[in-house]
Amino acid sequence: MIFGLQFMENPFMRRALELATLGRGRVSPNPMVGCVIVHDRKGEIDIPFARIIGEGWHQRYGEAHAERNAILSVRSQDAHLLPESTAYVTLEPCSHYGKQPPCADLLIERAVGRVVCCNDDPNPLVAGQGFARLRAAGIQVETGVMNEMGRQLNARFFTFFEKKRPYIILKWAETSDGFIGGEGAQPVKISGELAHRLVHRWRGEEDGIMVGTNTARNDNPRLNTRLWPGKNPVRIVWDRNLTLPADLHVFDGSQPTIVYHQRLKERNGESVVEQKADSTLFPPSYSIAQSLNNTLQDLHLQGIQSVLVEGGASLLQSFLDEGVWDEMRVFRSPRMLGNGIKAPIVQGRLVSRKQVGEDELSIYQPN
Ligand code: AOF
Ligand code: ZN
Repeated sequence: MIFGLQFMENPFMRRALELATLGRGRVSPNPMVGCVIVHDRKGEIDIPFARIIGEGWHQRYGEAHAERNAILSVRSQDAHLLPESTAYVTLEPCSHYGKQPPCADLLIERAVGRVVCCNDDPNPLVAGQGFARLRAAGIQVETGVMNEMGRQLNARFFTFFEKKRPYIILKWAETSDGFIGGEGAQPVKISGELAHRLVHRWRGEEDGIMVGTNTARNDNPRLNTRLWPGKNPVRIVWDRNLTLPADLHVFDGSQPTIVYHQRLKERNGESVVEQKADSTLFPPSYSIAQSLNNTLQDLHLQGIQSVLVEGGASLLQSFLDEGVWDEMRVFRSPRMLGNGIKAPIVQGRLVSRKQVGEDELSIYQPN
């Protein structure tokens, strides 16, 4: 067998991974999953004769899973080939009734010959039971194929279940002389238009977006995706002493908003934002580190799998100090400020660098 080895590139799995990405921004909190069904003559992979007879991906939260869409795409004249076919699925087929019935049962019902996956599903509702069910029905199962690529694709989903906190992306823009903001309370423009638009695209890709008190007050951001088609993330505002004025954009009620604070009294006896937007109180005795950890725990409880942290400097620094971050995206602008608020010190391993309009974008991951 040439292509089934764990570390080798498998063209069908590569295709399944590619299909999975088509769900980006539309399936969260579910993982992105792709599936390719290959008629490969009883699992003996023989590329010249292998033929893709079905493809599918998880397109939208709450809707059909990848395996079901792939099975549905098989033409009726090919349906009899399923027992001689392999389903390449990027994630272990599910075994539970959620918004959708179990994919493992569907694969069994259609008597698919073999199932090959990248990763086991870390969701405790599945966690190995999908594979167990397939094996019990006599289906050959192989997992760990292109494992790393599968984990990268759903880094948010895996971080959420394995670390019991959201996947954290720290984002900021700094001037070429290392400042993230000016000296006064007035916001200063650092990155350019293209970077601005890209950030809106990123906002639509994450469940939550977080800012600290000073950024909410001084920049008065809307934290939505108005420059790019995409869903708005849940706004998360850290307002330790509940000092933020109620007329800020973040409190306009246009988007679900969560406020974390440490003050016992409610502002004017009323909750800060209606909707889902509650203020969650942490005891005033808590240190920043404890509050941050509690915030992350609470976000986990609320099912938020990823958070884009957009500043300011002290909130970003708290994440860095606590070592809780998964990605860092830094724009470097050609502008100079001369003085102001120093940008956090970059840590980690550079994974990519490219030009975005007039700014240079560098992406880092922890060492
Ligand atoms: C699969 N194929 O395409 C996806 C899976 O509420 P539900 O029914 O949509 O189930 C969501 C869970 O199912 C999700 O947390 C993850 O464990 C699994 N996702 N499984 O077999 C898919 N998207
Ligand atoms: Zn499923």
